[in-house]
Amino acid sequence: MSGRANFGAALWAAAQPHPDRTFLIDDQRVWTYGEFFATVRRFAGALQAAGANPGDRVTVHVEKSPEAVALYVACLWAGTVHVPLNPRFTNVELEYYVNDADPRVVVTAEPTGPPPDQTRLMAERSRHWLTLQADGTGSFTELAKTARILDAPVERDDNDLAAILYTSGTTGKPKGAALSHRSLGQNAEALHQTWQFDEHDQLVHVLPIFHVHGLFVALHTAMLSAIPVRFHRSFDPERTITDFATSTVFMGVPTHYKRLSDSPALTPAACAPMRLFTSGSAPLSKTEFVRFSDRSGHQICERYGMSETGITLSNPYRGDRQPGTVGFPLAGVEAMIVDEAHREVERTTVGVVAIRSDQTMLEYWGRPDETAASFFGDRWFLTGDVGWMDAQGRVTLQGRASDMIISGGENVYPKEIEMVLDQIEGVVESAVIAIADQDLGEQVVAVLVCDGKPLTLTDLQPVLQENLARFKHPRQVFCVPELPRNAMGKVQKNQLRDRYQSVR
Ligand code: MLC
Repeated sequence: MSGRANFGAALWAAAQPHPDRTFLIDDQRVWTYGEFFATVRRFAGALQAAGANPGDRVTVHVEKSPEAVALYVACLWAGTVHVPLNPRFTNVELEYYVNDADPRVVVTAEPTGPPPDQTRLMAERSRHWLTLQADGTGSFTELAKTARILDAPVERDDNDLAAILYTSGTTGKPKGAALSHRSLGQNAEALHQTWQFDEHDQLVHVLPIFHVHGLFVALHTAMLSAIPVRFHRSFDPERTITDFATSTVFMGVPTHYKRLSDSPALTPAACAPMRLFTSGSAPLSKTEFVRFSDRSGHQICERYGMSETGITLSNPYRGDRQPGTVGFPLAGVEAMIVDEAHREVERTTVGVVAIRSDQTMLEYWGRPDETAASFFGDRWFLTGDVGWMDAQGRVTLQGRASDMIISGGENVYPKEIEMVLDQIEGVVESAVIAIADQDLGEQVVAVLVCDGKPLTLTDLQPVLQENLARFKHPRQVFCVPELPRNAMGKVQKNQLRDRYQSVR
């Protein structure tokens, strides 16, 4: 264990020799690595001035911007724990996360909706509530102008926390995957090496920066080679394809690839300098793999990961990329397929994917029971994803042990939505399921039992809007006299999925 294990120091070590090299190319301005790290030092000083000590959580609920990236690296630098949240979360959701992570500092955009009970949330714990707008202004940036600059990264140990990324679960209550500096560093190095990044690369970045994918996978691999990043605040297929003409790497979720393939602008010529397209966060269908390959001349490299483990498996950089498979374990990762008793199964037998690696989270934040239930043996982590491994060790996924929905690369947990639907007057009970969706992969659908007249999506809107980010809202609602149940009383979601799959 080293006291110098701050991952921010590793990012700085890669950038330090190249202060004039371009880093973020945004609509509004271009940042060099030197300018970026000068901002990181100022922002780290502002975190300290706001009372955030090493180990304190900093909850960040802001739009994608270069300043938000600098705030993330500043959290590493100051030794604080970065807790990024989807800016689309409602105030009700934000309040839950603030209570759970118990941060010292909360950085939000200027509230637009009804304010959360900030006074109570802040007074309880003498928290600092600061703002950072999409244009980089706000009380956080103002504080950074006067705060003492933090010149060097705070010393951290391998197992000190760097970030907490929230994911949800079967209980419907989101839980935080607590990731150490070593988790982040090891995964970044493994991907950098597997995908053969070097200083000639240029990345097109369209992903949100509150998930493992956009924040860690994309930005860390780029920063370790100090390469330019074409930084898109939202996803526009045409603009993305235009940037392919001067770039080499793109990372996306299957919905991105579907929309890129839909564009007539996607041609092999438009992608001439590109060397790598990776996909993850949701299953990439063989159809989309083939369609993108036909349109662009490139085979997508599908890889597999989750917030708890980082990216653990990848199709090979050189060699056969098989559609429908997620490839082989990365350096430093062991994978096996296990049965219900956690015993390794024979090759080609289907079971649950288990992972062992120093990349894996330390724990679910503040949830010892759920942490214990996720690990077995000597630090093997149960992913909950179901699949099989071939004789060469290549993994193919088949489904999920839970009824989690993946819509456009965002995980949606039926229980969380059912808990909100069940509060609505007139709803006796609800079952939330996924049906196939051409664009999003899966679409959220609610099946309700109502005690009066059947409710429509419009009737549900006010409660949904107050409680849940828009991407979690059901796109369709069906009312039924009763939910199908088995002899044990468990709702038979398979039957519902079969019934509504073809109804549009
Ligand atoms: C947006 N909308 C969605 C949605 N995203 N609805 C369902 N599912 C989604 N994922 C809705 C908005 O609420 C809005 O609704 C409308 O679509 C248009 O909004 P938008 O902001 O313009 O959306 P768009 O740009 O089209 O976004 C689609 C998307 C985005 C696919 C680009 O969802 C996205 O960036 N997904 C990536 C998520 C991601 O990074 N996942 C990584 C998880 S990490 P309305 O009705 O108001 O118009 C992980 C580990 C790993 O899983 O291995 O990577």
